[in-house]
Amino acid sequence: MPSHNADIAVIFEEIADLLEIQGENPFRIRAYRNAARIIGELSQEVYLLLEKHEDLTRLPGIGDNLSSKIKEIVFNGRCSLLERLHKELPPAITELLKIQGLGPRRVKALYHDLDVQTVEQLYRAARDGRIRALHGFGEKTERNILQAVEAHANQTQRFKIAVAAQYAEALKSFLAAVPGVIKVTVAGSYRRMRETVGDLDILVVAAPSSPVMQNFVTYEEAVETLSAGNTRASVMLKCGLQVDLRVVPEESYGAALHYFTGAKAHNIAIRRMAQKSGLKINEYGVFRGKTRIAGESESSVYAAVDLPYIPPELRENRGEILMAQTKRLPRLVEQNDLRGDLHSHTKATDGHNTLREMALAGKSNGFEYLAITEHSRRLTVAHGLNPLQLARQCEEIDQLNEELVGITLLKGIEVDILEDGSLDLPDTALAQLDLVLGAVHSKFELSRARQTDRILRAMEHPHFTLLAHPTGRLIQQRAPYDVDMPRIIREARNRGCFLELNAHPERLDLLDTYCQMAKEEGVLISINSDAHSTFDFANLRFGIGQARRGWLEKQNVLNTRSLSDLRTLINRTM
Ligand code: DGT
Ligand code: CA
Ligand code: CA
Repeated sequence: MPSHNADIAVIFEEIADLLEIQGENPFRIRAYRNAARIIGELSQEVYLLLEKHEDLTRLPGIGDNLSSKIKEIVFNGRCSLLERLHKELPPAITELLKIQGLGPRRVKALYHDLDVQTVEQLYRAARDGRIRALHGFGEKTERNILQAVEAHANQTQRFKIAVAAQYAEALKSFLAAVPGVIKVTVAGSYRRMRETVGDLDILVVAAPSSPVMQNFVTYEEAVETLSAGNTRASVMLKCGLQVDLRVVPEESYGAALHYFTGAKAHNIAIRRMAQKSGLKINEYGVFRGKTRIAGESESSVYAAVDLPYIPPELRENRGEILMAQTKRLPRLVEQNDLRGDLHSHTKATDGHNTLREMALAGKSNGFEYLAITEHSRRLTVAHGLNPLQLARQCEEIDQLNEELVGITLLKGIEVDILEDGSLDLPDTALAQLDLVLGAVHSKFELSRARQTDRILRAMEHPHFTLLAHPTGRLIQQRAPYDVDMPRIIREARNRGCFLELNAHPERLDLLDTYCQMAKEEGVLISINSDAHSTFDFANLRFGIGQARRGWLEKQNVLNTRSLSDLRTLINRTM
């Protein structure tokens, strides 16, 4: 069983941490951190690239050394450098890094100066007031550490959906190949396309003789069996993700799928409706007295309570049942509805592919158009463009459009919204573009009033088209900035501009509830990949999932429009 990208990223990140605790050369440390990010964000599994004999050194930041390390991890499931580092340092030291506020530098000081090697020792050192004396720590930090250790003990880990997908899909194919297995479905929050999942809930229909249970608990990635019976079992995967498996008979499949898809609040509401008409719903079926009247399909379960089928992404008990009763359920947007993508980068800034490569990949992804939207000059870490560089790219795009067939590149920019709400490029530079994405990349800590004002001012700009990743959150890494989103949505409507739903699995920003609000206000949403390479269009499926959770229909989504309709909509000369 080959390693997944997320496993490789975790290993490289841990190597970087351990090297830093050892006080290694910063360049070497950074090389591992970069590699962790590149591999972690790659939307195609590295082991598949290797199966196709692709040269990994073609990936940015991956040289011969890292490439051979990746191969070692993928093919041998281990990394000798990491094993060596583990021997050189106390085994529990990586656990310390999971404490909020403790980076490798602090862990290094705690280890070298106080011989803190475990979370337990850290707690005692903080409680006994020994940490405040360390250089660069102080009393406040000591207090924060104490709180963070307590929070750490109560915390349960969740997985980003794109990471969970790697494990879910591999396990699904494994189970589907077991003799006698008829159906395998991943239910739970994963099927509802939540942005993170707590565990995986897998449902299997199999012939009674099928060895699916034995195979499941001996799956190579399963390191611990938490429970095992004839029809249900739970295992812990090596990566820390728990998987619950249920085997059900064919005639109960729909009822079980409905039950294990949840959400719990939705299930409870449906069961209550059933009770009112004298029915009983459980994971085996729908019953009147002892007679089963439905349960082989989910539709049959809904039909038993006089409802049409409700798509999983809506099942949160947020009004979907009432809408179903009154025949007003939305017809949710689908990935096939997308005609293009309005946010992508190339080698000219921090992307990995050329204009032409991006265009061809967009075309084979079925796009009619693709907007190239590099960063602007202020974002120096991403090599943002200045007016001259932008003008040059526009020329290149014009030339390329002459020869491209079946896809049109649109000229755009992801321009920084500066602290005062002005845009990071002059009007003359913006005027030549088909569309202007505005984005906040700095000063996340402004007060709600000032942050809101800043964005509203940017949206007033005559060339402004679309607000990129509107709340700036990074899942599990950075909270959204404090902004009055309902007001921004209303003003977007008044000013005729649009909001992005950024499909990058770390962002998934706009949040689902704001998508719903934008829909109610009549503000169109653009579901964009924010692609930095030709692989990244694959991330659109997570954006679609989030959009569906936000009740969006095809007509609520800007990039479901044909190119000519799109041009009319984004032309804001007023
Ligand atoms: P997660 O794993 O935290 O991301 O969220 P879920 O929704 O996958 O929750 P999980 O794994 O605890 O349970 C899977 C599904 O099983 C859940 O969505 C609904 C169903 N379920 C679990 N416990 C109950 C329960 O007590 N009553 C009902 N009606 N359904 C339940
Ligand atoms: Ca779950
Ligand atoms: Ca579960």
